[in-house]
Amino acid sequence: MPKARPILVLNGPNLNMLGVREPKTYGKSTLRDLEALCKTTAKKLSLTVDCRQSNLEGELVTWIQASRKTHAGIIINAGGYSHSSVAVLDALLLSELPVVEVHISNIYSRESFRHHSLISKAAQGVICGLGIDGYSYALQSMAKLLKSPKAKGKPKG
Ligand code: CA2
Repeated sequence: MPKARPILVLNGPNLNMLGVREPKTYGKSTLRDLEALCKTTAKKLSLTVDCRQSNLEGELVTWIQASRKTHAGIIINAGGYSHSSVAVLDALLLSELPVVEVHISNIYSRESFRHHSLISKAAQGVICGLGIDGYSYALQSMAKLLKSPKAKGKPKG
């Protein structure tokens, strides 16, 4: 049987600083803790994850483009690029993979410029304000999306 494709878990700019500063907004967990949570959750769901973080918009776009042929779905917290990046949105749309967007903080209770995410248009769902647990919920949703016969990225037949 061919090996199942992993879920790409992408974290954008400044998320490498998790647990180092601003614990009131982003909690005390580090990026390492977040990635460990994703791995544990994925295992329970019989999925695998490929966790990556970049501060560079182009690197995120390149990874998303490549994932089309190598991954089953994308969970993304694009950080500040969520509110500004047409390039990340376009790459997600082009991937034709199921996408779940995550934000650690409640973007709607913060500054108005955070209330709109450009990349949400490419997402099946958005989870925000639940801390790093949001990634675990995103993986649970991804598992369901992948089982659905109408899942994006599934060969039609
Ligand atoms: O709530 C989220 O997950 C955000 O995507 C985080 C982004 C922010 O620009 C979005 O509006 C909402 C910023 C990530 C910055 O992460 C830090 C972590 C620790 C200390 C400082 C920044």
